[in-house]
Amino acid sequence: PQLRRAGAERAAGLRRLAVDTLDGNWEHDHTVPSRTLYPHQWSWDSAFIAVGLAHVRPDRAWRELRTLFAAQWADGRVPHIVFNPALRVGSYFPGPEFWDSARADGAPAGATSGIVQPPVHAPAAWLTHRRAPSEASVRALRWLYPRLVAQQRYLTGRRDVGGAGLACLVHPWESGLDNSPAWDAPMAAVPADAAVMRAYRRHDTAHADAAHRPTDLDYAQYVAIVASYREGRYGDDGLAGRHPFLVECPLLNAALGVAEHALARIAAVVGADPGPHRDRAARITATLVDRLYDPTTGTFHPRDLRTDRLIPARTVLGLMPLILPDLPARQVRAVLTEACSPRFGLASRMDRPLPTHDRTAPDFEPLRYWRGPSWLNTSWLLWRGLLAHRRPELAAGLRESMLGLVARSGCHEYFHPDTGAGLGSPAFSWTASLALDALA
Ligand code: 2M8
Repeated sequence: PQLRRAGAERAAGLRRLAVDTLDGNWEHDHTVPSRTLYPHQWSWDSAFIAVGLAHVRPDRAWRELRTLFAAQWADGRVPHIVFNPALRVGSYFPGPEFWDSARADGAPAGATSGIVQPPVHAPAAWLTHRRAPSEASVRALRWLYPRLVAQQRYLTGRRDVGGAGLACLVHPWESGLDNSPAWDAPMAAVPADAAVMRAYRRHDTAHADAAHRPTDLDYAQYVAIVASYREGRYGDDGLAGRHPFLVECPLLNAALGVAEHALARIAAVVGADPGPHRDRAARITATLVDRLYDPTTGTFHPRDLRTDRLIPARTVLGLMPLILPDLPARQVRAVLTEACSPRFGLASRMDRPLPTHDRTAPDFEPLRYWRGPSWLNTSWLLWRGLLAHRRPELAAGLRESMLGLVARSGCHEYFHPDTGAGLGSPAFSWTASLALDALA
């Protein structure tokens, strides 16, 4: 009983901390990922945030998603940043003046970026509805459904640069794992002139340790890739021949498949036909296995479309297809083997948190952003995948490790993969939100 009481107390404390963090980051009609580092609205953050808000403030969860989709472009793309016009110039780099979305066809009236992030919104909307079904949630699903469908259409249509039925990233920022070692090989081909950055001032390194962030060279390349896309007014025609970064990512495409599964369920609620969603889901899973699974390494890898080769780095991205409920048994076994290997250390009792990169790789960096540290969203996605594939012991081990991080260090943006010490922003929304979901 004493242990149980201690457990209940820890859960209550965690819940309070998480709710306070989300309340503190609420901004009229959306949640900022962090007040200091990311003061606008981010696309996939909002989806993760809705999942947690559903447990405590469902009205805000729907508001969050509605605000994001109100900024959807005419072609269906959901921008990765929706800028808050009330903020002063210079509160984030690159800001609205840099993206200059007003010059692009079909951009909304308010300023946004021109690129996307993984489409985790349909599953987030489904989880939000399932958590607190009501007339309001059905109304919200009805409003969102055609917009979620348009988002999928954009990604599998204009963004199918490889022509096989998968969506491709045109910028590492689109992956959400900005400086993952997965992007080192394709980035090596991106022209970078460090001098470019002299014209700008980075804002992130004023709030976070520069050694824990992407490098200046990374930023010079990020800026160069945006400049190239912006020059074509964010049009997707002919990208294959002119764009410097084109990669099919296992996470983005697994999210695309999961979204079709979620849309099939949403369709049934709003009176649409689930059939086409199920067909598309099956096609995406089959194509993902065909194009991104490597039987010799036993894991998934991104495909660089400029070389048509799989990228050899073994990052946490390789584990993400486990979120697909229809992933074939062979790939499920392979991903679990990879996850439970010393590279990632998944176990029913974990001695260290799940890293974002292979711990045994020479370029593993325990402090630098997506090159090693533990993040709650990738852990949460894997946790959901383990539940979907009925691996309760491993799921329990991962959940305990995630909650342990937040209990010990707070709602940090990311965590040291050995010590669990908090890194990056100290009051980060998706950490709070996904901890709430894991607690429930
Ligand atoms: C990080 O990315 C932004 C650029 O989009 C940045 O570094 O300024 C990433 O962690 C990304 O996944 C996340 O959505 C964003 C806001 O939390 O921050």
